[in-house]
Parts: sequence; C-alpha cells; structure tokens
Amino acid sequence: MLVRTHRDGFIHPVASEITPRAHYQQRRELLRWMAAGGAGAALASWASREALAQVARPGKLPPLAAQRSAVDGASTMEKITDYQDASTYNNFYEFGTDKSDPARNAHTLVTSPWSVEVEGLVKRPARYALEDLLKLAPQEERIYRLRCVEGWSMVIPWVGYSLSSLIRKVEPLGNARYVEFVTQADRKTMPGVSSRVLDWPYVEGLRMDEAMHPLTLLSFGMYGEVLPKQNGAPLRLVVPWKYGFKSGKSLVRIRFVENEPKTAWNKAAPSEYGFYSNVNPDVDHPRWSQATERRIGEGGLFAKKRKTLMFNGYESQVGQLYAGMDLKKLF
Ligand SMILES: Nc1nc2c(c(=O)[nH]1)N[C@H]1C(S)=C(S)[C@@H](COP(=O)(O)O)O[C@H]1N2
Ligand SMILES: [Mo]
Repeated sequence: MLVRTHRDGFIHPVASEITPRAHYQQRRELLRWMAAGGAGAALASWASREALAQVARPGKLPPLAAQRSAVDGASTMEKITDYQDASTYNNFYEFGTDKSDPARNAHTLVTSPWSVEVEGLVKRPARYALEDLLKLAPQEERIYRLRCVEGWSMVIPWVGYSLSSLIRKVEPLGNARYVEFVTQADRKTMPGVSSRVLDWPYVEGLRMDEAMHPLTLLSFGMYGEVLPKQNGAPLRLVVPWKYGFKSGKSLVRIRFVENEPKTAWNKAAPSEYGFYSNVNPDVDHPRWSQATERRIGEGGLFAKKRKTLMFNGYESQVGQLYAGMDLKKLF
C-alpha cells in the first residue's frame, strides 16, 4: 500500500510492501519533489541508496539515467503499467506474432555494436554509433500512453530525447518532407523474418512536422533502464498519439525523403492501416471498433474497457498538425 503524506504527492512506502513498481514510482515522486525544492533531510529518513538503486533496476538491465522532461504531455498521473507486463506482452513480429514470442525469442538479437545510418535529403548525412546517439542530447523520462491498433494500451516510462534533436543536427534540405524509419531485419538473429507476415524490413514513416514534434521520442530505455530487446533495443521510436505500430523498434536507418514512405503495415493491408494511423475513436478499423481499449494489467476478462481518446489523449499537443485534414480519409 502507498500512503500519500505530503501535499506535493510525496509518497511513503510501507517497507514490507515495497514492490519493484512501487519503488519505481517512489523514485519518480521523489525526483519530482526534489526538483520542486523539497530535497534535504527527508531523503535520508527513508530512501536508502540501495532502495534507489533497486528502483532504477526493475528488470536488472543496465540503468539509463534520465532527467525529468519539460515537454508538454510528457507526464501523466495514470498508473504505470507493471514492468513485467510491458516486457512480456509485446508486438515485435521479427520474433514471432504471438504476444509472448518477443520476450521468449528476442534474446538472440545482437545490439552491440549498433549504428544508425542517417541519410537522404540532409546536409549532414552520417552513420551514428549507438554510443554517440546516446549522448547526442540529454536523456529524459517521458511517461506516455501507448495504444495498440489491436485495442489495448499501456502506460510506460520511456527514456530518450526528442527525435527533433537528431533531426536538427543533420540539417534536412528544403525538399525533405517525410522521414522513413527502417528497422533491423536479420534472418540469423530474428526468427520471424523468415516468415512472410510482412515485407521485411519493417518500415515506418512520419511527415516532417510529426517527426519534429517534441513528443516524438527517440527512445533508448524504459523504467530507468536500457530497453529490453523485446521492446526494441537498442533504440526505437515512440509516437504516443499514433497507433503503436508507428513506433518502430530496433532502428537501423533514418532516411529523409520527398514522398510519403511506403510503410510495412500499409503495404500489407492498405485498407486497414493508413499512413497517418493517428489514434482516433471515431474511425473504426474495418474489422473492429476503435472506440474503447483495454489497459493491460487492469483486471481480467471482466475489467471495464476505457474510452479511447482522440490522438490518444494528446490532442491539445498535436491536434494542430492535422488542422483542415479529413481524418476519415487520411486515417
Ligand atoms: N520492428 C518492429 N517494430 C514494431 C513492431 C514490430 O512488429 N516490429 N510492432 C509495433 C506494434 S504493433 C506495437 S503495438 C509496438 C509495441 O511496443 P511494445 O512492445 O514496446 O509495447 O511496437 C511497434 N513496433
Ligand atoms: Mo500494435
């Protein structure tokens, strides 16, 4: 049980009931509280260094330190999904189509050495080593909802920085109107790539203004650690107002182009998966409603579904990007 004892939301644990997630949430609250000026004596009274270290390591992967994000929309009071759920209920077809396949199979992915080719219509194309990308901008924690097109959602504390930080470095040319994201496709290490479910590699794309939006995250970690392989290590995209499939995992290439990229899901089923794929409760998938969603971790079969929000709840931040567009046609 967590007991709220402070107006700023500072939370005291009951020592016997500390779970990894409780630890994690405490640390967040603590950092927030300290940033608000509450640091000092109270820290020593309950939060040992060990406790903090444990907080940062829910899955025992290397920690990835992050600062609190100042980006509008980068935090939420919603309950964070358990690390266990977020790392075992995944879509990553390169490792199989079952939700449990990626957690079971992704251990074969080789994430080091890793580099990302940034190319196309830019003044400064470059091949970035992962190490250099990691320190290209300060790592921030962003707590985003992620809504899968299949009708479920999670709330995940990602670590990364705005993709715009990288885009500015490479200086796109005037005719660069879209960004294409190509992800790893290696038959030797990714068993799903031998199947024909998709036309590999998995490709996604954004319009330039979407790619430049501060909420669009280049993510290297989650829950204070580096990304687990099943969640798209060593780096992935997270675009919180779009259906989850727009958030490509294990990126190897970022290409600036003039024309709308051909994306993997759009090629596979163009009537079901449009280029935009903004979360929209008013536009049903041809085979199911998109009006509601199931929050992973919320009860079993009888848990009440939640209403899906326009742009996944990020309408005030991103709605303007689509002013004047017919979102029923450009779904
Ligand atoms: N390379 C690649 N990226 C991918 C996918 C995939 O199959 N391959 N699945 C997408 C889908 S459908 C979703 S919902 C999210 C899931 O991310 P998560 O497992 O971290 O929650 O990843 C997206 N990125
Ligand atoms: Mo998805």
